[in-house]
This record gives sequence, C-alpha cells and structure tokens, in this order.
Amino acid sequence: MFNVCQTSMRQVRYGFTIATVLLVCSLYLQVGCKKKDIIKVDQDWVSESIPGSRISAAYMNLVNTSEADDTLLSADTDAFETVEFHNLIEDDGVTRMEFMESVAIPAGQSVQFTPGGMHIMLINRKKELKSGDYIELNLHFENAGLVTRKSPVKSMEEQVK
Ligand SMILES: [Cu+2]
Repeated sequence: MFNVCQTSMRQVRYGFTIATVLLVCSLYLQVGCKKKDIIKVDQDWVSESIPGSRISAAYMNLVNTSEADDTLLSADTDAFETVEFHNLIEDDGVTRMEFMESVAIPAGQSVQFTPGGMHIMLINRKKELKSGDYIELNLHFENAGLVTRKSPVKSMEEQVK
C-alpha cells in the first residue's frame, strides 16, 4: 500500500515536471517568435555617398505589427562610424537637419525614413560603397530588441528612377 502510494506520487511529480518544462518551453518560444516579428522592415536602401563625402543616409519603412508602442533607440553598422536619426525641417524658408534622440513607432503604425523627411544619417564611412553593395544595419528597439537588416546601396542614377 505504501509502495503503491509512493510510486503514484513519483509519477505525479514526474508528470508535473514534464508539464512545467513544456509550459516554460512554449512560453519561451512564443516570446521568441513574437519578438522577431514585432517590427517589419521594407523598402530599405542606402544612398551612395556624394564624391568626396563620407556621409550617406539609409531609408526604409518600419512597421510595428504589435499591440504595444515601440521606440527605435539607436542604430549602428560596420560600414560607418556613427549612425544618427535626423529629420528635415523647414525653418524660415531654410531646410535644415534636426537631430532626433529616438524615433517612436506607435502600435500598429509605420514610420517612413525618406530622402525628403526623417532619415537615418550615416556618418564617417569606413570603406568605399557602390551600387550593388549591401550594408548591414543593426536597429535597436525598446520592445523588439535587435533587428538586423542588409540594405542595398543605390547609386545617384538609381535613386532618381
Ligand atoms: Cu541628416
């Protein structure tokens, strides 16, 4: 009688352990999957630098597919020393660039980085970039974490097309 009881208790404990492990694993996988899919990147490209210049810019569309607001905190790449977020603003008829600490992407909405507006400024190029090259951009989000994207470089001619 005692033995039977002990065996069943062991089975219960064993079953409970398996259930716990499965639960933890499925939670981990869910969180892992969700995080990866929070931010979608498309229409991304990098402008070839103007001859004699070591600056450039990256453009893209970021979509927050989650139900929580997110913020693009910072970005970096091996191809440039510094990456900043800028906005083009009209000030007394003069267009100038305004530094942005971070970029908010509200839940379910998208943010566009375009040549005429907000852009990802790439400063102090480390190596030559030409059309057909790709640069790897690391985008750091408050919720989504790290999103890495390989964006194609476009020449001046390709940009006006
Ligand atoms: Cu700029």
